[in-house]
Amino acid sequence: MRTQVAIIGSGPAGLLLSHILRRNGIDSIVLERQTRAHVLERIRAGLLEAGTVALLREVGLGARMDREGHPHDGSWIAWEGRPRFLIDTKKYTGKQMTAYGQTNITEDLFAALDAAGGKIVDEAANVQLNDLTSGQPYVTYEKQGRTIRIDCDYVAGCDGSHGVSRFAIPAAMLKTYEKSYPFGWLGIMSQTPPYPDICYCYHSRGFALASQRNPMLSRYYIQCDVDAKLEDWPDDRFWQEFKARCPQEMADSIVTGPSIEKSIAPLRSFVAEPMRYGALLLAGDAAHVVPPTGAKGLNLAVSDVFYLSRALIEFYRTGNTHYLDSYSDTALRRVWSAARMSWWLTMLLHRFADETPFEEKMRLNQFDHLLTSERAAAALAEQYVGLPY
Ligand code: FAS
Ligand code: PHB
Repeated sequence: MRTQVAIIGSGPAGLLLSHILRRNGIDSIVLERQTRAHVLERIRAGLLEAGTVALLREVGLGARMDREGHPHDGSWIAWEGRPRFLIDTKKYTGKQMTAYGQTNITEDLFAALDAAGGKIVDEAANVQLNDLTSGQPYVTYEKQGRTIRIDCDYVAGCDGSHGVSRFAIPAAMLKTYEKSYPFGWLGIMSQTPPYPDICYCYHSRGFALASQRNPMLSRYYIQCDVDAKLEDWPDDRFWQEFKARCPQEMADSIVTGPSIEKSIAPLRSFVAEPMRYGALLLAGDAAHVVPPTGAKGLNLAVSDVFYLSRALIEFYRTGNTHYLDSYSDTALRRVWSAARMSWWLTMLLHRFADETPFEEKMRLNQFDHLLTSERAAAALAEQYVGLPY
């Protein structure tokens, strides 16, 4: 088989790249090791930056998002013993964040690719990347006992944080940066009317977050021990702990109900450089992972795909490789900004067991500065809504 771009992974990065390339007459094949059902069962991100919303609309994926998505003028921070603070993206940037689940985006992408005859191979096992610097790269995969080879011009590594693409870059050329946090997020989904705002809560008992998917689907998180077990968190205990971590008037308005999904996600920061090696270009979690505190993970995957699709379109239209040659540096500039923002919000809003009284005072003063300085509030808002591409 032959294609112009072999794409590894059918998460948001891989599917969006295939969709945009197809709209520009560029052929691709998506190789996914899981079933489509498995991909769609994963509950992930929920908040879209303004740039993500604009790009999805631009490539014909705005209809359902505009119908079902819920725009917000910003997200709130409720701090124990302090007035609520709004990360007011509308006031300081004129832009909004939109609550629209990653699952919906993945569904919309699958539907668009299916309708356009997109090529997605599910259950593609043992994907291997070959001859990436030879000028004749190819990938192989196994399915139903056969090994299939796909010759291509480029390989897009969109296989997430546990994928294989990144490891096709020689160790001597790959530089990685990593920080693990001493806690995770216990998240639940419930078919209940959500709290009206997106609200992060800082509390001496730990972090909590109220988010949403639609008028009858709520998403809540609490900070938990890194080795917490789901079986130790029956719904009642979750709701009691969540309410204990938010202001009383917020706790009184939370509509509880049985969880339809419950999961624990570890928090870590990870960046791999470079995001290109020969014919291989990395995009999304394959190259970087951020703690979800800044709602950046999915949005970074989208901005990588903006830069990568622009580069491939330019190459196939004009033969010019300017954007391909600058892809890694361009994408990484935005990745590091989002990584720093996500790290900073994670350090600000979570409880650290070994924190000294001095460090606690520094954290409190950081928040008080946000409450009293328009410039500090504006700087946070412009980064939270997403820096321009
Ligand atoms: P993905 O991981 O979504 O997709 C990669 C795809 O590649 C997967 O379908 C995988 O099956 C496939 N794959 C992997 N290895 C392969 C191989 N060898 N061969 C073929 N296919 C392979 N972000 C937020 O903004 N907010 C959140 O609340 C949030 N919660 C998260 C919770 C969890 C548990 C995780 C893991 C991530 C979360 N994220 C969140 C981040 C998440 O949304 C990612 O940023 C987003 O999924 C990135 O999309 P992709 O880069 O496409 O990677
Ligand atoms: C979500 O709705 O899942 C969500 C919202 C904001 C975040 C992280 C996750 O920062």
